[in-house]
Amino acid sequence: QKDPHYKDDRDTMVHLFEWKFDDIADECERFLGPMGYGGVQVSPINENLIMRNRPWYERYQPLSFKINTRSGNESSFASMVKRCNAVDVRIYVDIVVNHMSGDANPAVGTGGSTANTSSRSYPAVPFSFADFHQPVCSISNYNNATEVRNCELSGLHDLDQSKEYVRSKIVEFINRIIDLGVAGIRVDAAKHMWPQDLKVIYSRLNNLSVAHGFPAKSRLFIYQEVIDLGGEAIKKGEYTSLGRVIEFTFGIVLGNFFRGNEQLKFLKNWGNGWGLLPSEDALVMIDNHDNQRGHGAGGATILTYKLPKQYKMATAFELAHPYGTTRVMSSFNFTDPSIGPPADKNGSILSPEIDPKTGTCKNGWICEHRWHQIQQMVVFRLVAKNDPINNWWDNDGDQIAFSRGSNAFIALNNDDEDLKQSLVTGLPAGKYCDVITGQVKNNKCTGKTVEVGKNGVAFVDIPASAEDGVLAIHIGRQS
Ligand code: AAO
Repeated sequence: QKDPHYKDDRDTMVHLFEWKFDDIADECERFLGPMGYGGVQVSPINENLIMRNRPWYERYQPLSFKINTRSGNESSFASMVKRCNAVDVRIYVDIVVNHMSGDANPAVGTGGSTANTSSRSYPAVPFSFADFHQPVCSISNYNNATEVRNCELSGLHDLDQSKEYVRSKIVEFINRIIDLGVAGIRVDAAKHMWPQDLKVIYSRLNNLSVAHGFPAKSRLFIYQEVIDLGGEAIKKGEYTSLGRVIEFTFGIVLGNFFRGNEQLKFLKNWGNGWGLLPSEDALVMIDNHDNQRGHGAGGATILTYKLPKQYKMATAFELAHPYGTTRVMSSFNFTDPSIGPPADKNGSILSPEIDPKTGTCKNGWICEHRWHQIQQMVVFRLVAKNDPINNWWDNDGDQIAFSRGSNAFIALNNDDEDLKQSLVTGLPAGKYCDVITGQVKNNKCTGKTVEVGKNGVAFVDIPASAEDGVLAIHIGRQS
């Protein structure tokens, strides 16, 4: 349950936050497949409460388990999973089963279902009063594990997963999407559910679909949202026997580093031993859909697309470093943290428009996953394979470099001074194209060329004023 089931040696998933299913399928075929991405996390797929002004977070207020949201219906979902699997890109679904909606009157869903929220009546499932935790209470004290798991998170009506009937409805829903060909799930608010209940639910899930190309007896990839920055009753380690856990400390600490608050030299032993989970238990990111806009945990150190140089550097480090299973965020532009995705006046989500010249997105979609530097680091990660970090170098300050075995080499400069240094790259001799400043076109490098000598040494030059502060070379990109 900790294996993302990436095809061949692919790696890294992208969260296409709020994208429509048809657009995701197109993106798998025209970009993610060819570029080597391993998978996509899609926003919650089951019917949600329609809220005034359509904030993005209405999708975290389920009204039923029908696949029907602003992203599409069950048939467009099924078609997307098929089309993405066909180009070796896996689909992961964000599952919201800790709770149903909060109070709303009237409560009408994206699939036309209605509910009487105050009496906890959700006829489209159906769920009724007895399926929810009682007595009704709200979470205020994170030092009390029972309160965190049995009371309501922000007024969201809290399902009781110890009830057989509730379990059966959740299992039915997840099995339905397994049979449609998904490879995994993000378990929203896993911290707010008891590990023993999740264990029972997970144990009742089908194997992955052989008909959709998964090897026999493959188990669903499970990664759970358990925010644990220390100092609360619930520990991330309580969930690691069940699947992976999203390691929130990762992006918080790296954000602090790349904002210039800590010297990069201290990243030498990054990974286990930093209060982080063991690598094989962790799913990591620089930011997510919550903490990029001040929801959830992370606060001021989180880096987002709004600080592009630092964001690209932190993402480059994430993808160059062997720790964890990596996820890249793909956002829409916002100033108001509640605002939903780009939509027309009827509330229908707009498809991202792609600039044919630059390959970047327009009309409100940021598409970090298409930024040249990030997309190239995804390739770097799959070339690096499982090779260890070798040839670590630092200037005793904010300039660092390392190789991944003899496949790939990266240098980062977060200093006020230029980085100009002969460094051991670990790579075979040759001329390499720096994939950050350019690419190989017609056998020519459009960016910086780096010459590695017979001894594996190359002269590395990253001015303090450079647009990106990163240089990355790897085998397969000689010029
Ligand atoms: C909306 C409205 C609410 C309204 C509600 C019901 O905003 O005002 O009451 O509807 O009508 C999303 C939005 C919510 C939204 C909800 C439903 O973020 O604003 O509520 O949809 O529409 C906790 C949970 C975590 C959760 C996170 C947001 O543990 O599971 O809050 N994330 C997921 C999703 C998220 C979604 C939901 C869950 C609900 O990713 O998008 O909500 O499905 C501490 C705890 C954390 C806790 C945070 C925030 O963090 O540790 O567990 O996260 O507080 O409450 C330091 C500490 C750190 C602490 C942090 C913040 O950093 O070290 O531990 O401070 O205090």
